[in-house]
Amino acid sequence: MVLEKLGSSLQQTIKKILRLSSVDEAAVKELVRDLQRALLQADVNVNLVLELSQRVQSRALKEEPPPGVSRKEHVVKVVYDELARLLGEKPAKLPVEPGKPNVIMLVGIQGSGKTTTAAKIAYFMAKRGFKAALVCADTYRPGALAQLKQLAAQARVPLYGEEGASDPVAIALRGVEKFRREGYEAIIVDTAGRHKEEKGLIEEMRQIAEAVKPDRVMLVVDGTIGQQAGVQAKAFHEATPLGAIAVAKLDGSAKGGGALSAVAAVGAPIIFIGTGEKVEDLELFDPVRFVGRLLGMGDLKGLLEKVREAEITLPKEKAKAFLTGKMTLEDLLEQMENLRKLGPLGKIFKLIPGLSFQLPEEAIQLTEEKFKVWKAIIQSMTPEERVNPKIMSSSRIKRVARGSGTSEKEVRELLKHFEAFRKMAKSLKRRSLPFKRLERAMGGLGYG
Ligand SMILES: Nc1nc2c(ncn2[C@@H]2O[C@H](COP(=O)(O)OP(=O)(O)O)[C@@H](O)[C@H]2O)c(=O)[nH]1
Ligand SMILES: [Mg+2]
Repeated sequence: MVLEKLGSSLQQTIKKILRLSSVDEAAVKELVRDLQRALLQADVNVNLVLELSQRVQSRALKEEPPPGVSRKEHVVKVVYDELARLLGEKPAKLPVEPGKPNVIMLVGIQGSGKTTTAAKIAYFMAKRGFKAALVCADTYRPGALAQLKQLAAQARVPLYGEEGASDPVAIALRGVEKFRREGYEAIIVDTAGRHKEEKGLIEEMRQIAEAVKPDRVMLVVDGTIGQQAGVQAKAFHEATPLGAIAVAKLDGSAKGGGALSAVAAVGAPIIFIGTGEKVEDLELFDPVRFVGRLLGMGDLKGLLEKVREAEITLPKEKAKAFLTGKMTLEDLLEQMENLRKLGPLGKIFKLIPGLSFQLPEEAIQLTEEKFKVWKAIIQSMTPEERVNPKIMSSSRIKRVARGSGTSEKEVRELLKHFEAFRKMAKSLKRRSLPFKRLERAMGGLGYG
């Protein structure tokens, strides 16, 4: 996993907050201290850490959570927001437009990961249907061409290189022109970068760039150097403000968080992140998704659902009615309100041990609109009809549809789903699943 260490300490921090029954000022302050510790350990710049903690603290304490969102939930969202902000917010765009030759020239100091990243980008583009090719303009390092040859074979893309040549500018130009002529859309140029400091590197970059006129110059920085990656990115960004950045070696590096945040702070767009040695270990950089993953949850939706799951409670009698099939449409309405806050029904039922049954897809994916429609229908029914929906004849259905401003089809659909719920509940009993265990399972869901 990317940034394993940072991820696990951030997850601990979030879990700690989620375990609290309520979030007060002391809890927020402790959260902020935990965040600071986690970020500083990942080599994130002290000033960035201070800025982030101040924002988290003041937002968590001062902002009023929106209706339906608890303070705890809100605090988690604030952390999520601010971490994404630290890494740049906007998702990267593909650096290649279809149907035209896009030349991407990679630069960066030796060992940063250029050659590997060049092959990864070619593979990435080829996999997305672009005609991709590689050009080797590293004439300095012995074995550079052989290395790229091997990687190009793994990526299954053509490579242009010249054995024993000495003029990188001329080779780059010949390679790029050949692939341009042949209609390639993603032409990735690998360069040498034997310079130890940025000045010399940028000078060589200028010469090759002048010759091949790349659409993008992409700096490859080594994520394991932490904050120092920001220094390289800054020099580069000042020289070519349109340039893009790839951060390599983010797998298993404790300092990757520092590298990413430092590069993001420079304002240079991070397009790719490298997460391993193989050609497929490359991702388009999307800060929001990335932070979601760091926090150990798929995305913000998942995160909020989780918090809600932990918070919802349902009275015991209702849970019992639900489990024994002794429920009315009125109960259904009420439970729908509760269940809705838990997220997709299917997910909840999966949590109950020993249980698998089929609910109609629409009942599982209860959307906001559907919920409103069903609510209107149930409210248009008489108390008798709600308790005993079996009496719903076509004339009753017609009346309810008209009264609720819905269609007869929708009324029938609701009745069908209700029946499915009841059957499901009954099947629980038939299978004589230990009721206590079920209750416990429901209790664990906050049905206590
Ligand atoms: N773990 C890991 N290793 C990488 C990654 N990118 C490159 N490397 C390794 O870093 C070393 C230097 O990479 P190379 O592409 O030759 O760097 P260059 O000198 O800039 O061309 C090689 O051993 C690569 O396998 C990455 O994302 N993850
Ligand atoms: Mg190289």
